[in-house]
Amino acid sequence: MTNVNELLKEKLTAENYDRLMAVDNTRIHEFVADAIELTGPETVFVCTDSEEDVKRVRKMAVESGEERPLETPGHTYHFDGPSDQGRDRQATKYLVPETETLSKALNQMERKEGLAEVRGLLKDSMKGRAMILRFLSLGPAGSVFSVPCVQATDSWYVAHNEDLLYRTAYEQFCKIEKDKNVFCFLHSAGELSEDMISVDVKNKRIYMDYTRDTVYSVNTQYGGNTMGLKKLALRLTIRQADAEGWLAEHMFISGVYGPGGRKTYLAGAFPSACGKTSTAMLPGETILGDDIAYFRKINGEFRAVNAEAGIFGIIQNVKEKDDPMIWDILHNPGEVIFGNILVKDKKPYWLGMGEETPDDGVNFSGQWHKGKKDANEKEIPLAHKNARYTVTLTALANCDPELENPVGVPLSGVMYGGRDPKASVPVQQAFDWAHGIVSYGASLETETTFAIIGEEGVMEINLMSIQDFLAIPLARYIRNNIDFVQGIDRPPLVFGVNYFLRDKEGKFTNDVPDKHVWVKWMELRIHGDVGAITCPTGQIPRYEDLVPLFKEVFDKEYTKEDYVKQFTIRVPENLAKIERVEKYHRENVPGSPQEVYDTLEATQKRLNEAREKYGDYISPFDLAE
Ligand code: SPV
Ligand code: MN
Repeated sequence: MTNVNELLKEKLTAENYDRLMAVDNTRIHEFVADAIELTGPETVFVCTDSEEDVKRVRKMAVESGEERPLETPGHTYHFDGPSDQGRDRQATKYLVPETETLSKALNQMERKEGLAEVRGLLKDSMKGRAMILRFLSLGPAGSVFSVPCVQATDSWYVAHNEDLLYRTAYEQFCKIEKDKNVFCFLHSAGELSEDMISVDVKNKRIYMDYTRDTVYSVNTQYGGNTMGLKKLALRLTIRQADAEGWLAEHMFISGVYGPGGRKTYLAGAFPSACGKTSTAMLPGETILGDDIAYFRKINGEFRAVNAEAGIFGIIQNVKEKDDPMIWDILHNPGEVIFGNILVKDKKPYWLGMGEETPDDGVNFSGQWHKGKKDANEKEIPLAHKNARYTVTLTALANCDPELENPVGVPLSGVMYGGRDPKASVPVQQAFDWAHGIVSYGASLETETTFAIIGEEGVMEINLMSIQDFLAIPLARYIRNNIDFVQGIDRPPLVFGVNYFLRDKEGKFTNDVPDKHVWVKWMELRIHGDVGAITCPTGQIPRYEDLVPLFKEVFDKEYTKEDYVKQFTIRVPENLAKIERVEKYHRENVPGSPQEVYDTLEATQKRLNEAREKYGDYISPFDLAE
């Protein structure tokens, strides 16, 4: 590369050059100079934290045509192309140097080859466009948790989305040390259609050069593939956390109220589209985060922050009745970006909104009418199932006041949940931390969903629901989790949840809102206010403790029949699951901790003993005696 400083001086206007130079960091200057030389933008906009700059991003997102205004002031919508509606596992790869190996469960390629390929696709990709540079922080800015990130993109939509989702941190960057490492993200939407949609999707690439903490993304617009600070950064953060002794998790955090108004913080990991955001947004409780959490030990306490400051949420099934808070935000003036919904007469519509929807309009497929088919003769729904909304957390009336606390909140409970139609009870508590990490986290088996491009409804193991983002050996990640609580006086309790258990007829055993009762039960368990029934897979609620909770939360009578249906221990299904989990670890997790095998074996033994005594299907009332 030519001299970094000379290049920056030549390509940036005096004002933008001064702004960039105020961030006195060698790595950043080198990254920006390289990005400019590679992608050849016409202009470079160095975005500060000023209101004026942020307004410019918002305005340009509309002027460029990447977003269009809706009727409600502050609301806009954006479309991604038909093959760009979710995270793309095939196109996402770790670039691994010849001398290293990564778990074979991870999609990867040789680093030099990958760099040549992705940089080839990025060559001159910003010709005639503006490059937007954003300085942002994961975790509260200026705290022990903060991870500084630089985003370079030619998409005003990506820059705008990140504005709602992350903390602007130009001010902090102006105080950065010269040799401090930062995460760098380079994105180009690539060639665009008249409608401002990436056209070259077959050349979509999201390549992680973890050796340089740099991620390249090209020929894609979908948020999960383009916003550096979302899942691209998570992959790098997990490596940093591993090196520094903390944890980066795919988890929500929320404050749950107990008797006397006490508030207890809980976090939870769920694969995409398995109930994470809805658990984070339970009415009457507070939300601190819905997707990515960082955990650190501070003075012997388990402390947590939200890496993000906004929500990129699934809009499907958001209904006035079930989700009043988010519904309000989606229907009142304020900043909202809708993605991949249906638009008619400047109004947004989505699947499962509980209201009448029009028979035509515009959606991700272009002009749409009911019955429209795609190239494979498959009917195109009115909106994509993975359609999303972006809002800041502070727009929510129940946003937790500790969102920006530099030392986070004390965490008392952690839950793991997937889509398990057959085996796991709706809620159970682990015997201890390690038991929970192994039995509910490292054993998480789930049906695939629409949030990832590919077939839906296929059972797969998704370790702690973070497997897609693990850039360190899987065994090491499990070990880090098991060991993390060493030196913590009161580790969080661990719970396993399953909102998707079905009966013999294939019907769900629970109503959607029931999760609220499970979370209230956890809160009581944390404080020792209720007992539990010991069963082979964990500790389950007693009927008499759930009755008042159903009454309190929903004013509903909770029947013994429902309880038995939901909490019957299904021995054959649990044994079969353990077999699959064990096989998975033997084949895909070389060096998986011995605790994993020991714990699975002990559960197997307890299940077999219980079967001898009670049979294949064990009523919780039998175990309560
Ligand atoms: C998820 O799919 O887990 C999300 C959305 O949170 S994204 O990762 O951005 O696709
Ligand atoms: Mn997520």
